[in-house]
Amino acid sequence: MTARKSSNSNSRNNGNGLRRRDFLQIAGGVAAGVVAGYGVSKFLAPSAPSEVEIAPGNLQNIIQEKNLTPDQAVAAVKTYVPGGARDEFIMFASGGHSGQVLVIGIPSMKLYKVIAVFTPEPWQGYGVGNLETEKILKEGSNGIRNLTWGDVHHPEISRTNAEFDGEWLFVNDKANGRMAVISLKDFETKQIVKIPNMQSQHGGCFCTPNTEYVVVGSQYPAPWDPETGYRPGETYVELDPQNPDTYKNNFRGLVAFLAFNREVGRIDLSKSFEIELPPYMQDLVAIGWGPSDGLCFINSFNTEMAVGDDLNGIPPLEVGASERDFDYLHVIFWKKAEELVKQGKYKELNGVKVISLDTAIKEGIIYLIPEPKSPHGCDITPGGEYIVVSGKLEPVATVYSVEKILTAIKNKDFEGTDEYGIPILKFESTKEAQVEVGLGPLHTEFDDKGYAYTSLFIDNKVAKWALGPPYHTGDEAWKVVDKIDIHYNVGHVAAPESNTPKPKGKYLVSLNKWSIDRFNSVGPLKPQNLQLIDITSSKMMLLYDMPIGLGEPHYARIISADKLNPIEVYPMGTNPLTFQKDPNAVSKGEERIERKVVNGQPVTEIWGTLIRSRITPDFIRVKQGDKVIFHLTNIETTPDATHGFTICEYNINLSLEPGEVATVEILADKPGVYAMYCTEFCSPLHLEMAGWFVVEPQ
Ligand code: CUK
Ligand code: CUA
Repeated sequence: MTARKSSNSNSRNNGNGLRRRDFLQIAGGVAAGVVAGYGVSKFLAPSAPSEVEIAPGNLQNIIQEKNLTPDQAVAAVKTYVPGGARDEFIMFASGGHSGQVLVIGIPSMKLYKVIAVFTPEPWQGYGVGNLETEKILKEGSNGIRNLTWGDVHHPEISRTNAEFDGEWLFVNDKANGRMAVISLKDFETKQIVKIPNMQSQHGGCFCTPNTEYVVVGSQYPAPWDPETGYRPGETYVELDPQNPDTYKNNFRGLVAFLAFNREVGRIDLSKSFEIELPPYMQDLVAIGWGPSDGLCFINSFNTEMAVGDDLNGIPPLEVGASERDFDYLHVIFWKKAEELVKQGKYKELNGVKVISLDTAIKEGIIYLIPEPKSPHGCDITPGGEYIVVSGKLEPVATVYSVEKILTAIKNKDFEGTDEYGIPILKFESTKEAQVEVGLGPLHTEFDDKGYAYTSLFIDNKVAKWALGPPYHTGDEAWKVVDKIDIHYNVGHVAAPESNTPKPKGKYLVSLNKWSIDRFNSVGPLKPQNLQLIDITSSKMMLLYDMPIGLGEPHYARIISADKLNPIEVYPMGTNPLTFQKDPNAVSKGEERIERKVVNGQPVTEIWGTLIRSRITPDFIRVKQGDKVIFHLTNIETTPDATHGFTICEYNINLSLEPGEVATVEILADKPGVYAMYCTEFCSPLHLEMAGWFVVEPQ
């Protein structure tokens, strides 16, 4: 697919087409309407748009010199958030295959943080020496390899009554079938879970209305042994492209309901359950509320169950997977599934309770609905009454009514079953509307005024359309009302608190995969482009382009900033993993070095402190072959007084926030004298915040 340039007047210079009088009007308008409160107006001649001399630094001059269109000048002011002021919304954007999560302010589009999740990140002291964070990465690996990256697609915020509550963030790793838990108290990763019986995973994550479960569906089906499920590095099944039954019989999709224990902030696999699905490629998962409470929706592609093998005369997977006109939206009654688990109607596979596909069908908790081919998005309207699905290869957004779905199930209004015996509801009896949105529709978000916004991958546009009753009625319902060009190859769009009962409107972010021609060139690997769009008036307006020099931004969740309340300073001696007092915390005067032998291994253990501008102890002598354990407490109480800690050539870096305790273990394997120092420029004597680590030869 090729990115196409489009002529967007919002984003292009009008060259020299503007006359001086226009600039004065724009500047005057901007000053009066938007920036007067910031004191810029005093630089403007209030009511005299004359041709007299204008002082340097004057707004009109700047607009003129930069050759800005009126829209561009307004956009610049709309996104400006001065230092000291706060953004209205915070966006958690996927860092794609960087394995991290970006924290971005809206409307400023300032990047506040890159939260380390699946990939080691030294600034945060994540996975490069800090024992606790290395443990998170290790325990979150798959048992066969130490995984040091992830493919993050979908962030999700914990919910109360289906609304974002700002306490926890979850992100998935598509490549390795994992889920991560991040605390929004300190914006740090606390847990990574390898999801049993899943190889790759994509749909979700999506919390149930009160975050009882974090739900995620598989993407590429896993090889599956009916007795033992899927075990990484062990499960081997026959896959013969010439014999499609090998795929149909030996592979399975899955949806996982990962129980979240809010008290301790961890996923608890012992209370989680999974449901076996056919080996279609399941895609996005959405969990309902209100009229759709208790329902889980999952779309899918490759219901053809194509395998590929293009070198041997089988159509390529891409072709085989796009043959039929319809794929299937899965409808799953998750609360009923929870009941089945309570009744013992599951079998335990790899430490988690799994409801078999047969049981799910027999107990009436799973149904399919035809959906236009190769669907991608699966989104729930604010009232919980409709599901919007878009087929990438059909120019429409298809809207299903929850009420109609429930009625059709009650009346057994089926057109048959799939190959596995799952009842298929009739498309016509569940469909509410189809809206012609444009080419390559992917994902849909919602505002607070009954409008939907669908990304159009092929058109390079976003379409705004009116929802039907109760949002809009009569002629106004289900109608496209506006389109805006984006640059280029949009995936998801994201709007504040969309996919909850109370979207906030105002802004839309288009998460674009291409940025060709938009920025200074940085070589062949281009940044991704997040584009901020104003949706407050009837015409969408492009406000800002934000290059992201990091993995692909798939999706983002945006929350009102006032719902977040992170701590500024850890209570003295905190272990951030548990938020408890660390038993190895020490205060000033308690620093010490102890040497002992544990199971024949000599161990030197150090309890130290950091405070501007001193590491205590600053001279440590050990013997070659010693295991050396540092427990370091940052005894600062001032916000932002972070210290780092490294020992040269040891491949470690700690980040110790005020009050934090961190532990690092190294083996003093080579003799030498190594400098150790603080890696954060913390004080006038930061360079002196150093010491020596001496390893005596044996
Ligand atoms: S996905 Cu990448 S554009 Cu993983 Cu939600 Cu659609
Ligand atoms: Cu502490 Cu630099």
